[in-house]
Amino acid sequence: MTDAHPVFAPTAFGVAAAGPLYLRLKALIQSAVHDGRLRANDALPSEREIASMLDISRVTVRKALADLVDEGVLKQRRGSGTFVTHSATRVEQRLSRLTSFTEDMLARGLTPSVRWLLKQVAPPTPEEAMVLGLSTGERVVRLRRLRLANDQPMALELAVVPARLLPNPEAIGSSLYVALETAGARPVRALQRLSAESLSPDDAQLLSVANGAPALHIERISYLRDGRPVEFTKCHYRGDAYDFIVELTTGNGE
Ligand code: 16G
Repeated sequence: MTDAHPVFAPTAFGVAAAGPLYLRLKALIQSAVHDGRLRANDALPSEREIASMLDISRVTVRKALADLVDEGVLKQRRGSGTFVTHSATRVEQRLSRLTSFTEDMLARGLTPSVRWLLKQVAPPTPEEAMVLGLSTGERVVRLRRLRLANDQPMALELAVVPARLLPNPEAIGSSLYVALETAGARPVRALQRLSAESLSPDDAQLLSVANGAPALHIERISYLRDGRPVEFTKCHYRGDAYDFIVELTTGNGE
């Protein structure tokens, strides 16, 4: 009999007692990674030990571990076992503040970074022209970026800004809001629309999650004090990395 393990305890395994065994084992490991009981580079017990601790077959354990390796949660090193790839960085985001990604991550003690996928000045699409209230012939700055926190991909963003507000797109550094602030055009108000989606294979790969993984699709339209639109942004946030928090009040001013 193998010693009790904090993650692979038969009692924990029995809680969500529905569904195929290998999926239940996957869920057990995923939740341990999410809540920090398993951290980056932690070694898992061997296949044989897990099977014995949970009283399931080695084939079941192998299938669950293989899936998690495919999904990038675990990695296997020949001869030395199975390890956790990275700890999940999960962020709580209040929905009532108009802040930037850079500010949000710094406020949580995480280091933001950017991988640029596109930075161009181009004619707007009809949708962009309408949302941004552009005159005929006006151009937009289009920025597509992978946003990371502590080197872990968190969100994919496409931000579109009227080119007249950012005359020098080359000077845009890692923060769009810093560039807008410098240009005297930082937004003061925004409308956001959130919906659930499953990621396309390309987007899933960029975000280092499995094909079809759940994500949050967020559109933000931001405005200057005088009501002119500044930004039309479409974001795909990793579903396993964000909790969006909304504060509700009764609205009677008390
Ligand atoms: C956030 C905003 C995005 C904005 C960006 C600016 C959401 C859903 N989106 O990601 O609209 O463009 O921050 O961040 O919150 P930056 O100044 O770090 O580039």
